[in-house]
Amino acid sequence: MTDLTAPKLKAEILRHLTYTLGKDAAHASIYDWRMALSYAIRDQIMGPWFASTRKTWDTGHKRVYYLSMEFLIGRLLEDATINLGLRDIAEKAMAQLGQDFREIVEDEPDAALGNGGLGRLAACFMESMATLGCPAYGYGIRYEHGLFRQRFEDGRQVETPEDWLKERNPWEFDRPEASYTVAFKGHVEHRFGRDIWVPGETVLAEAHDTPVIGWQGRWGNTLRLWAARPTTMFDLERFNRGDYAAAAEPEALARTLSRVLYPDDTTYQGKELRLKQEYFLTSAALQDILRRFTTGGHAITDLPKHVAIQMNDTHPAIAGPELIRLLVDDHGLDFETALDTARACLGYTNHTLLPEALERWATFTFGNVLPRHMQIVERIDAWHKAKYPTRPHYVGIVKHQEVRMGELAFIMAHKVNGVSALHSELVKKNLFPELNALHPDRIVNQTNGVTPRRWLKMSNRPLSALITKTIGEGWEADLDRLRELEPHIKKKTFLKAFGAAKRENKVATAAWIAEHCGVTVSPDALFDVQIKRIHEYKRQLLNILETIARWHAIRQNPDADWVPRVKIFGGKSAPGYFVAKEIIHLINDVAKVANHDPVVGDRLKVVYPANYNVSMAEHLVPAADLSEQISTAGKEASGTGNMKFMINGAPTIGTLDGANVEILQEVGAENFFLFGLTAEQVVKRREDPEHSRHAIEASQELQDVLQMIAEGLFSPEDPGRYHALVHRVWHHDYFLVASDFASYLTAQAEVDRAYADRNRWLAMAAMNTARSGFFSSDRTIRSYMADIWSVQSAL
Ligand code: 26Y
Repeated sequence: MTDLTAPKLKAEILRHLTYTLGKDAAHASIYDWRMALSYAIRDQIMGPWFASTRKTWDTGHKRVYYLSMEFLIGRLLEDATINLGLRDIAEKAMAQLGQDFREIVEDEPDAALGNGGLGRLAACFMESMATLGCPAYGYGIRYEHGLFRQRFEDGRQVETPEDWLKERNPWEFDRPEASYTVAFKGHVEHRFGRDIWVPGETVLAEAHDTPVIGWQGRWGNTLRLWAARPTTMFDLERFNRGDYAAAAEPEALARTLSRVLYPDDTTYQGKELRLKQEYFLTSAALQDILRRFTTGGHAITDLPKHVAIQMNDTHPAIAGPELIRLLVDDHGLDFETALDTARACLGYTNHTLLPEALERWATFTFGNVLPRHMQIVERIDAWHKAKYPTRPHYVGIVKHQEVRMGELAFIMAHKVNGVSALHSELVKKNLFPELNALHPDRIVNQTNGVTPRRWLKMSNRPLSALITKTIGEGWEADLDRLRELEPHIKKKTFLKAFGAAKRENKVATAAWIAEHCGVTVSPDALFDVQIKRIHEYKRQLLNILETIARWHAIRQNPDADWVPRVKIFGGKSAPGYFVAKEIIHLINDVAKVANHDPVVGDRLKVVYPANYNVSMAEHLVPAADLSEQISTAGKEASGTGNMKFMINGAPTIGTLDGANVEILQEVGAENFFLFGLTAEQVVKRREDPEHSRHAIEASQELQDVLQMIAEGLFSPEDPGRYHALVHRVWHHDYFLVASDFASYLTAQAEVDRAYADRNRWLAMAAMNTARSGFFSSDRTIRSYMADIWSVQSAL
């Protein structure tokens, strides 16, 4: 760690303000101060970053390469100060310069290069790999536009483009010297007994490196993002003819490859540009990996001793055929040796069972964009069929004129993993049963985790301070130590302090809500939070139906002893996901009615701040009392928000789905509000074609709620607005909202009872924090290192 003091840092900030920004302090804006501080902090990263890279080279240490189409990073400034131990020093230095550290930190735009869980997991993994001294590179795409910004217009979601690079990005280093040609299309010629790919198009992939510094600055890795550049700037023939605008076309075309993140994480569409993006990332990464490896002077068949490549879902699954292509076409290996070598390097993580999110490419598109890879894929498939003759006829990579990326990734990986215990079992049983039977040791489980540096130390300072005061330092890198809090939970003084920390966060969030939503909420109300992408399987609809039932019940009996609640929603819908957008609209309509109801008053408020992102989660998670994890069992692969809430002392109301199962196991049934059908019961329940009608007829509350919506009580200006949505619950309720409604209501009533007993609640909340150690991504990464990557810490 550095020995930087506040006065020294202050001098460094002023130096950067003058010499890097070219600004006089008297005229500096928040932006200028943020840049100056960022550069001063970045300087502190260089030492450990270089030392780590050098050490990896000198010792010939094995490296991990994490290939992901998404890295949902959020902001970096405060995170860097936390890991360097400079957070308070930076605050002091800025104060001495007359600047407010918080205001400066919040000026940074989120790097939103991801949709949701999968992208955020990649960011947590990068931080944990750096913390553990696991030599690693993350490879991704430097999207010019990350996930769209969300606004509400009359309660409807409206998307606008995101523009994080319009300001300078102080964290990245351009590496024009590290660039590779990526080819597409064309045809394959067979000459001299070899297959030679003659491409039809090429682009350049140019590296931009962001250092990722671990806890206490002991190790630094690199996140390398590729930007697409044209191989030729101008069409010279047109340029010389004087047709300047047309001459610049190739440039514009090449750049579209890294222009924008696909904003859908649910319904897969076989778009050619998406396939090109996936190949662009993968090919550039693999060329870079092989360049680094051959510089080391090893035999090419030793690749697996030095290189582990992890595919974050199937999005980079073209890595299998691409690595074979490079090994055969460029390094002269025979096909089978190349296949074995590639497989020994590759691992595949599955993040979803939803059939509509599984990637499949029409062989026509695939063969057109990647003709050589189409040949290789067919050869892999034939090789696998020949080697495993008992493979059923309906199993394979190429079927019904489609390339199935899941099967390709499975066959080309030495290990395949799910992301929670339940999910990994379902991957075996439902997704790849036949391949699992042929390769019984290949599928393993790696339950997700989150980094406690960002998600506790940085974002929840009151609780972090209490933890350090109670059990001492060091828990940040050894989260199991939170168990030492347990004996203190019996003490009134500790519980009081725990409650005070939570209340401090809630007061801040209440002010934030007033500012962002124009709604006044009491910090003593129960903050009930559901923040995640909007999807039918995540069942925000179930939550808003319960909200309506609660509103109705309060109106029926306003003098009863209600526990005041604030229902907080956050999340974006894929732009083309019609039903999800209707659910958003309904939540906003209900908020409008409930928040202005004088009979209800403070007993119920509904807020839905727009544009949920990583930074918003950092505000909301520490202030939450209750964590909503209510997906239809069997659908949520893991969830990682659920873990963030647990660490921050918010008990879960949830189904037996994803990592909820393991949260329940760790914290015990008495500290978890369980409800709903199990994954097995869900499958059974659907066998009754009238399951939803039966459930509705059995619940007077649900009948009333659906009736009120259908009558237009929440959309008086457009009474028919939700007819289709209500019809869906009655007749096409695939996600079993109706069937789980009664059980959810019961669990919510139990939440009210528990919250009313202040000490019971605080003990539950504290128990959640104390038992959350398992959900550190350090545990997850240690497990990948041992079970999949065979790599040791270089520290
Ligand atoms: C191909 C395209 C349609 C697509 C793009 C993004 C498909 C899926 C995705 C992203 C999926 C995702 O974020 N999955 C989530 O991964 C988390 C980390 O493992 C899990 O916690 C979460 O349950 C899962 O939904």
